[in-house]
Amino acid sequence: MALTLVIGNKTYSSWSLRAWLALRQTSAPFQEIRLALDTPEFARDIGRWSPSRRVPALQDDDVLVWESLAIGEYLAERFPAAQLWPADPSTRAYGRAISHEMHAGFPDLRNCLPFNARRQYRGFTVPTQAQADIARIGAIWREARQRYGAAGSWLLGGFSLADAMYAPVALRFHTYGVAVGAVEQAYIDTVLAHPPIQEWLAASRAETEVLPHEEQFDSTGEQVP
Ligand SMILES: N[C@@H](CCC(=O)N[C@@H](CS)C(=O)NCC(=O)O)C(=O)O
Repeated sequence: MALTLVIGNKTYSSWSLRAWLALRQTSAPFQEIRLALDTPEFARDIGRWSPSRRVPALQDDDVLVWESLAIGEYLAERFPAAQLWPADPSTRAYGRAISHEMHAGFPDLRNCLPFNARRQYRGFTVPTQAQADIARIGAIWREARQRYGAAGSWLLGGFSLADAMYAPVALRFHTYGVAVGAVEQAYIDTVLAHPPIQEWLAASRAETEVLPHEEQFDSTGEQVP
């Protein structure tokens, strides 16, 4: 098989999910190699696939791509029929801008609300530090849906790389019960109903590894001492 995607734990690796969603959207068959994070196996094998020693990484015959957004861009070129970017240049430019903003930013959200596809906390209080990131993400989703959303239920209408980038954020909001407006909630619902997302969540629930530094809260959302 020509395509191999190397990913981390489905529970913890939001960057892996981004590349995996983009690849699933192409409908191309691929081999999935899961290297569990923070294990001796990861340390032993990752260098074979990824010069940055991070997941995700995509091997397509003799082409190796790492970095989730670069993988998405590669797939958009390799599989044009998948329409991972919209045809209209200005919509595409907007989609790229918000995707890069996601890829390069929101460190407070990432630090304070670690990705955890297996959990759903009740009563979690969003730290003040993360509130500006959450507000900016809400503004992006509302603007994208207002400008481009008429053609479908994704950020730019049809599913695009922008959704591959923001779907893990929607899952984070779901995990932590972040209070959002109606437009943002509708987008979260779209993400949750996406069959590949359901598949990813089911696979996450079947995983057995527990990374303590990613499990900072008890079931009520209280910080574990
Ligand atoms: N900017 C990278 C981030 C990749 C990344 O941080 N991956 C994490 C897992 S989500 C990783 O491989 N961590 C392993 C390590 O740091 O040892 C991307 O977009 O792909």
